[in-house]
Amino acid sequence: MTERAVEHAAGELRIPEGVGVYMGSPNGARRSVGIVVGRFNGNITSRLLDGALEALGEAGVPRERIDVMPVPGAFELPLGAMALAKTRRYACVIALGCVIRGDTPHFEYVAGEAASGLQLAGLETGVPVAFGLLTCDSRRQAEERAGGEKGNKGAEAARTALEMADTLSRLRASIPR
Ligand code: INI
Repeated sequence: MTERAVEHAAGELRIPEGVGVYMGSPNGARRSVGIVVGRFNGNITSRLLDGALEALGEAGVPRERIDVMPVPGAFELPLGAMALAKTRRYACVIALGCVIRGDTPHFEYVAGEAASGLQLAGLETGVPVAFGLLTCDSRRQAEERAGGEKGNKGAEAARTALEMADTLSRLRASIPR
């Protein structure tokens, strides 16, 4: 059985009439959210966390339904995200961190392993894991994306996580028991 979406996708995507659509929205009512956040580059990751918490509040997630797990750095984000997801307490998990190319000769390893590990955490558990990890060439680029002129990637990750949680719950609700 296929559920019909209330509204079609926004933005550039056009979906022709007549098909079933599973389209979630960043609705936080009755959802619990886990956040794993790196302490490395903490002046940037604190701003990502502020952005994520603000977006969750706007989406209706009460503060008491949000848990935050700080970890040393981006490399530890996947393990933290996987552990949060495996508790089955959270509708979604948000991973926040910041890797700056100039700061480390092993940028590619830290950023690459964090990205693939976070993807794995979502795929293995079925719990949406949003990628709120900045991978930047410079501190200035990071600042622009942590509440500066390019927005706040923590807030974007929060909305994405909630949207995916809603999309998957619509799909589950459409499956006859
Ligand atoms: N961790 C980050 O989150 N950002 C960085 O830019 C960074 N640099 O530059 O090295 C970084 N390194 C630490 C890494 O994530 C691990 O915590 C560490 O290697 C221990 O496992």
